[in-house]
Amino acid sequence: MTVVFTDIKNDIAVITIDNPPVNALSHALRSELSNALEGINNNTKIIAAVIICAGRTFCAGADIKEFGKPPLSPTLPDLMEQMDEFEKPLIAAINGTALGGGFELALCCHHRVMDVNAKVGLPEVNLGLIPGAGGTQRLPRLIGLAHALQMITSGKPINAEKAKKLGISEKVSEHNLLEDAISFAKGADVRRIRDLKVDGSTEEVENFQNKIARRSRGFLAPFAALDALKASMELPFEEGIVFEREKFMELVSSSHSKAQRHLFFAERAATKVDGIDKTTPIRKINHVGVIGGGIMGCGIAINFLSAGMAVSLLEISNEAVAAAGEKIRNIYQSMVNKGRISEEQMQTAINQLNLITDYDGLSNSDLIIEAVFEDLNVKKEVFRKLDNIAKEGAIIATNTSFLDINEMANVTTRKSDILGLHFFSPAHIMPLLEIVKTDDTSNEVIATAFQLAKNIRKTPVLSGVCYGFIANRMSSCYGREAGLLLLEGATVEQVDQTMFDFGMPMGMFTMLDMAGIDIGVMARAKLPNGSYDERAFSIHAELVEKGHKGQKTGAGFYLYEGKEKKHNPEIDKIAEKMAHDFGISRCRKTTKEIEERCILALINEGYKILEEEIALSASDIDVVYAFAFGFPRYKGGPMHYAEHLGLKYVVDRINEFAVQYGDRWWKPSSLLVKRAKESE
Ligand code: 3H9
Repeated sequence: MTVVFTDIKNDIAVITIDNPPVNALSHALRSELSNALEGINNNTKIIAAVIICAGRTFCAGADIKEFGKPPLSPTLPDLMEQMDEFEKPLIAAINGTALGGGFELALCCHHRVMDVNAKVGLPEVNLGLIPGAGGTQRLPRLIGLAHALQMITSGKPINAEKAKKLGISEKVSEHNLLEDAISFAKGADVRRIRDLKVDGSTEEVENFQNKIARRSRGFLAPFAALDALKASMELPFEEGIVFEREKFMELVSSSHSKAQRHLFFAERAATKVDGIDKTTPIRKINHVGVIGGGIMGCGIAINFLSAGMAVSLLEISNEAVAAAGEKIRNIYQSMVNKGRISEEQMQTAINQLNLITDYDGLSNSDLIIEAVFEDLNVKKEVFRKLDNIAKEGAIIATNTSFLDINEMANVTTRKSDILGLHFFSPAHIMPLLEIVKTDDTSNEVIATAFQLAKNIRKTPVLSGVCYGFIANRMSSCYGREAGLLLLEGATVEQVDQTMFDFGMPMGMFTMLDMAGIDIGVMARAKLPNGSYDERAFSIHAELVEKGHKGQKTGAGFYLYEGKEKKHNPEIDKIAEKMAHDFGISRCRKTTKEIEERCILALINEGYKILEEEIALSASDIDVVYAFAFGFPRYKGGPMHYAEHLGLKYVVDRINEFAVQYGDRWWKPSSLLVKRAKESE
């Protein structure tokens, strides 16, 4: 299949790249583009060339699927060199998004014309990489070090207006990109970025390193990018390119980049569900009803308001609904204060909010999500009411974190329209949306939920019904081991620090203190005896009984003075007493054991979830844990990490824990055992 086409319009060559879906720079494309450029260079009748892409976007970068395979000539750097040597003015006409190698290709052109809606960026850090086709050497030469540092380490694209301001593009096209690029080409000269000097200093790089140290903790790529940017100032262009290439090659074969690339494809694979395709009807969602004006309900409402949908938010009294309205306004105001949205955008969103106290006010909603108290009977009552008032075809969803959605659906006469939409707190920020299908949810409703997730910019993953679904079911196993470790002699600080060093955003006990220890204690109180390990959560219960519920009460697993946390000596005493009562012997715990107990518990539960077909694939589980709980992306999620450790090793360690601590929890999933055998 041909992917590069050349057309001569008077004396200008138009090279069109057509490699759907995103014009990734595959080997075929590189090779055909290289031939096309050679032909044009040799054709004396042609005075300039324009490179444009067919379809919705300019090149989205190197073909990520080719990474890890032996590079085929011409490589992207070979092609870039050829473009640099090109003797006639070369113009990139950019539509959609020019990303990574795609933007680097545009930087090898002598000039850039951008469609008014186009964006450019170097998102390689998100894949555990740095730009490897000259981006770290050309971009600082073109726009100065400070802006290049920002763009390359954040990976965030910028729009046409900003690109023009920075000097990336010379023209913004408002009407016809190709025509504008051709007319630009007629008067253009040859201007090679490699001949420019970088405006910046080594000191700037060092300062920037301190600035990103916290947010980039654990990642390799942002720091490698800094080294390459430093090289852009310290080395001649040709040597800088070699330095960049070496760093790129190191990263591409690192476990970090493999893990981050795994998550890139996993996130996209999670949206593909058997039985659902482009022909599955999707319902229109213009009006959303939200029941419950707590933190969760308000956060959920903001998602829809920000996406331009009307929201009716229901609370039980005028006071409660007014308080919810105030909460939403405050959240929007803080977004304005931080410069994330404009005053006008805030007003547009808030104008779409309707505060109500009567269920009848939800009768026009296309989707109703309840976020009331986490109690099955309370939720069933809400579902009965909704069944009476919701219009035909409305989708009714629960935001429950743990409860049985089949039971909720069973009290209605429209079981196929019911599902779980599980947001994570704070709901307007956290990226994951667990879409929970019951035994009866229709494909049409599931497809609509996936479309909805896209509209509100969430990452969706489908889950079946079980206690805690994918995310919280796994997390409770991690919580169990963390709790048991305290009884066995580890300290709160030791467990938290170990998991922080592993790469989690915070330790389990810091997280519990932030969320409120009472929430879990209340949820467990409703569980049948024996369904969880009472010992593991005994310290939690004792703390709550004393009113020490975490940060909000000034004491929990830590003591708080303002936001500063300190050791809480009370925990050591409670842990000793509980260990004695349960007959658990205490000893010093190693970092290795703490890490493995927590992580292998997650992995084993992940395999059980897969075995029970609650999750459709292992990669879905990785997406859930990375996006809901911040599992370090450079480790790819618990299931990918298990492969990295070696499945046989994982099974062996679980069996050792079974001998040491009993097999009540430490029984390896049969699927894990099977896969471990296969991997041998
Ligand atoms: C790089 O360039 C390195 C260089 O510096 C140096 C090299 C030497 N390759 O996201 P979508 C697939 S690193 C292969 O659903 P959207 C994607 O998997 C690269 N495949 O669409 C999906 O496939 P499927 C730096 C790719 O409209 C389909 O295209 N570039 C690539 O929501 C549609 O994708 C990036 O990191 C690729 N590069 O978003 C950009 N990109 O249908 C990565 C996409 O089978 N791409 N696919 O699931 C993106 O950010 C988004 O895809 C984009 C479109 C914004 C372009």
